[in-house]
Amino acid sequence: MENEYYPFVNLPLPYDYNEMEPYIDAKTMMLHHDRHLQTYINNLNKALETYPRLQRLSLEELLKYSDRLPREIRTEVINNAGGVFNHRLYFKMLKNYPGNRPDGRLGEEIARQFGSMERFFNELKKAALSVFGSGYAWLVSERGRLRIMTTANQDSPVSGGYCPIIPVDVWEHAYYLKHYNVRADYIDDWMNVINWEKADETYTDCFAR
Ligand code: MN3
Repeated sequence: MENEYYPFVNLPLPYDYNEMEPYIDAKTMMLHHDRHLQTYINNLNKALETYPRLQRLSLEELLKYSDRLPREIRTEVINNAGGVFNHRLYFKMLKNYPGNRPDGRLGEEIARQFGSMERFFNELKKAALSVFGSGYAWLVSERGRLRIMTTANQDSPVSGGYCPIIPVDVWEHAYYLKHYNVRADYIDDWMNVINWEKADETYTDCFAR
């Protein structure tokens, strides 16, 4: 896959910064992608600079086998490879379009496994609100079974063997300019800009791994 190996580059967003308005403001999108994600990319490249053996591992492999990384750079790689992977997925899973609702196989599975879309949203929101400090709530697949989980800091479900589908970034940098300290309002807004088509594709890909 493109850009999955060292040296990592920050590809431009596939949409305009203002595309998620009024749910996520343009300035937040710009700073989040161009500054925050860029910093994780720079730091990951720097951490791997003198480790040619690790440069041959993909972003996902770095996370998946993080327990085998050299001790002296393990934390640095977990934080920054996680920061790159989690943010790429976060931005990929955003889309502003009318009638935003899941369909396809993933939509069916959500309805089946959570009871209804509303119950799914409530559970995801509850999880996102339960993250103390910085982190994420996730919809992941565990061998086809859907699960909602949370991670702290930039830890990624990939490291635990899960297949991540949708992340909600609840670091304050994801919402502070517009929603201030009110994480719940940000989550409600974010739920209007989930890219369900990409989520469905990602869920399908989870079965091939
Ligand atoms: Mn973030």
